[in-house]
Amino acid sequence: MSEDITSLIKENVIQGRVTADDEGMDEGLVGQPGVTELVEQALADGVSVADIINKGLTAGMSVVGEKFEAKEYFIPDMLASAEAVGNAMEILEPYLTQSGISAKGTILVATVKGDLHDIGKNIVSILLRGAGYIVKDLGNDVEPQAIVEAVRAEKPQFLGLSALLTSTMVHMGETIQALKDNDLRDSVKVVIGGAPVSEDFARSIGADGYGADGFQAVAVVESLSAA
Ligand code: B12
Repeated sequence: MSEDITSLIKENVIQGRVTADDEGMDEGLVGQPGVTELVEQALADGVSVADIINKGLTAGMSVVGEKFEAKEYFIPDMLASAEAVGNAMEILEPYLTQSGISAKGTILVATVKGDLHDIGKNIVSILLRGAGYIVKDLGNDVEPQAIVEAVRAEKPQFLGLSALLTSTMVHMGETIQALKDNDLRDSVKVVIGGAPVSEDFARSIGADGYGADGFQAVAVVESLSAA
């Protein structure tokens, strides 16, 4: 029974269906419960939060990631699935502390100064939340000094920086320098991403890691956690 509902959640994440009103990738699904209704149902049935996340949401997003890499799914498809997972995580958040799943760590995320692109950062945040991290989102167009103050106040294990413009990626290096100037660089692992940046660029500014997409973002944070 629990297997059935978690499989349904997985299937509906793949379909990108937040609620029963959503069409999804295939036709004829309107009216059938979407991810949020299924998650509510699973909780009412006593399915564990860990099973809902691992066998439903995360398993569904893994398939979405494979389909995205195979060019079978495109960005709007990935966004629909990410939105479904994000909505589900909002429902589950209050249960996470009660269920014995302790958060793996805290991550601050921000799109750097001068840059308003936040879709990629938001996807990364949702996937990191789905993987069990507490994500605090500082928003977009965030000054290096504001990031420094947030790191000082929140004491996160990780800082994720996003930039989509060649003119703003320079502020990633400035942010790392500002952390050094404030004696905070060693307190936090810095991971960067965004279309114009690369592994080489990450190395050149002294970041700890780089992720090309949301799934790599999770993988790099996991690998730095284990290091
Ligand atoms: C949507 C969009 C906008 C929207 C942004 C809306 C929003 N809320 O984000 C709006 C309309 C506001 C916009 C404005 C501008 N844009 Co624009 N925009 C885009 C567009 C079409 C899509 C970007 C996007 O969302 N991609 C989808 C997401 C999912 O991908 P992503 O951001 O790369 O994120 C993934 C990875 O990079 C990675 N990732 C991202 N962040 C992080 C962080 C970490 C820590 C990790 C590990 C990984 C990671 O994981 C994400 C998920 O897989 C791109 C073109 C393109 N095809 O990329 C242009 C683009 C980025 N924009 C561009 C430009 C020039 C502008 C403007 C200057 C236009 C103008 N003249 O006004 C302004 C700048 C505004 C500003 N100050 O920021 C250029 C940039 C060129 C350059 N090399 O600098 C692009 C490339 C278009 C082009 N070909 O010219 N834009």
